[in-house]
Amino acid sequence: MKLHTSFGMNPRLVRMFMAEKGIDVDRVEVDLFAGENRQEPFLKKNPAGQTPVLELDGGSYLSETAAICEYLEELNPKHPLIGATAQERAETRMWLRRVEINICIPMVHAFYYKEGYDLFNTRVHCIPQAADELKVKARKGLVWLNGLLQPGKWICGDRFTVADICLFTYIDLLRNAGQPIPEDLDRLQAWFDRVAARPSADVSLFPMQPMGMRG
Ligand SMILES: N[C@@H](CCC(=O)N[C@@H](CS)C(=O)NCC(=O)O)C(=O)O
Repeated sequence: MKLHTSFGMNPRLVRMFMAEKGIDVDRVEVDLFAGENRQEPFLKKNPAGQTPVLELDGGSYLSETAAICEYLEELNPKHPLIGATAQERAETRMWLRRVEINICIPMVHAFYYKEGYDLFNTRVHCIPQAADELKVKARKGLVWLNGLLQPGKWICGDRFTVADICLFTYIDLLRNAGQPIPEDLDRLQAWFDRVAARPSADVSLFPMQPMGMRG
């Protein structure tokens, strides 16, 4: 297996997931700034033109972070990050969807439309006038989650899961790009600090530079 990776939250998510599980695979760095991911031959690997992509030994390719993580978990069920039982898996997927839909997607779209506009406007349909409202929407998602997080626990309670990794990677990148963690969300900040302290979150493992910024 080989991971086609780059800077950015989704590649980091997969690499954190692998680090938590002790999985190591060869990596190929893709140059997002140069748009390598938006041209052939990369588009043959992932027609959506995005990283990460997992190249399988048989020569086929998997993309979409959640699908890659599911695949890796099935091959490596030890130290589950999705779940050891049907109920655990369903609960993790439920939280992953909530976190993605209510927080991560509005956060990243706000970024595309504002701080990342210069890089992304030729790649995705950007709606600059929506950026500030999307930040408000994401913030409301964070406030909601802050009210549900229990001290010392993870998003799925006692289990550290891919939902924690996902939210962490988005917040960690975008907090330095116009979406800081709101000061009054103490439980969220404590949760964030606990994820950041895990060896799998070590930034020296990942290229972290935020993408082309403005405003
Ligand atoms: N839905 C995709 C999103 C992947 C994605 O947004 N990748 C970003 C890096 S974090 C990317 O390739 N951006 C460059 C581009 O869109 O040109 C997934 O879950 O893997």
